[in-house]
Amino acid sequence: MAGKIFLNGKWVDHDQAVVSVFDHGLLYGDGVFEGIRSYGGKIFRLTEHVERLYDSAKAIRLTIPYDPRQMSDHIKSSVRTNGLKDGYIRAVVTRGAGDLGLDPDKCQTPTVFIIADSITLYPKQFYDEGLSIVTVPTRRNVPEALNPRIKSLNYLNNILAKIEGKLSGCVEALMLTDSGFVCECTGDNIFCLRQNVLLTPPVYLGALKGITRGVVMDLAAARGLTVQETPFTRHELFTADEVFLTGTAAEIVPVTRLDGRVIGSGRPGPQTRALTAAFRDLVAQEGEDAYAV
Ligand code: PXG
Repeated sequence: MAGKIFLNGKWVDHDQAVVSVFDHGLLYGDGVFEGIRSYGGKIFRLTEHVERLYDSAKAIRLTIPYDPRQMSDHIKSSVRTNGLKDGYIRAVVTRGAGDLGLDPDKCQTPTVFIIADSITLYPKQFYDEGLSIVTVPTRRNVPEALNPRIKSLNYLNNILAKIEGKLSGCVEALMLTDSGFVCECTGDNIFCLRQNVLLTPPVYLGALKGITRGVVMDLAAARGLTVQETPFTRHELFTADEVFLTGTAAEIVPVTRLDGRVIGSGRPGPQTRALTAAFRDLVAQEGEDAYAV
């Protein structure tokens, strides 16, 4: 594909965009990232994504060699340079090249790259009919070991769950906490609705503090729903009126089956559809214009 990648301050072609085999991002998953969307050339919640990137970096004692403003400008430039309107942006900061040992202090310079590409949309069928998902055996990382609030390059926990989900024929998989509460899916947060009460697991259980999650909580409250961040079990999902997932890539996707149980009517519910419509309106209005320079 044509287009340019931002790599350590330079714009390089796709096939020239390479990092060292000694990069600790590769050797140890030692780094952080963000996945961001642009809609019509406007980057949705850019400031929040950049803030989360810096929070993740701070939590692992990684100093990003730009200030947040500069990083935001590089992200906008990536969209512009690649002539994107609707796009997906991946911003990555690794510990950089070091030696064959864990010691992060051996890594002199962080590696920073930004990929801006066209978005691969999920099949329309997911949204029209809802997903069928399963609960997988792999539990979400315990926050005391590796806090899922850090959006780190170490995604094996999620990938193992994804593999297990796919083995059951599902594109997403439900992950529980070590004590069996509903946590999140491999790349999406989860919500369940019953009689105008919308529940989502609190992030202290070990879920990512999703930016789409936050947006949907606000939209739901504005629609008069009672929104609660509270621990719950699979039972609440089995007996919900509606269940849906949120994420930058997926946006809002209905779930109509979990572990062989039909959820609600078995069709995407009215609140899920209304929230999706409100979300679409919002992303079309809001966002930092990558082309306004
Ligand atoms: N939980 C996890 C574990 C995630 O990785 C979300 C929730 C949703 O968060 P946002 O801020 O996006 O609303 C994510 C992020 C992909 C892909 O290709 C998905 C994510 C990240 C990277 C890639 O599907 N989801």
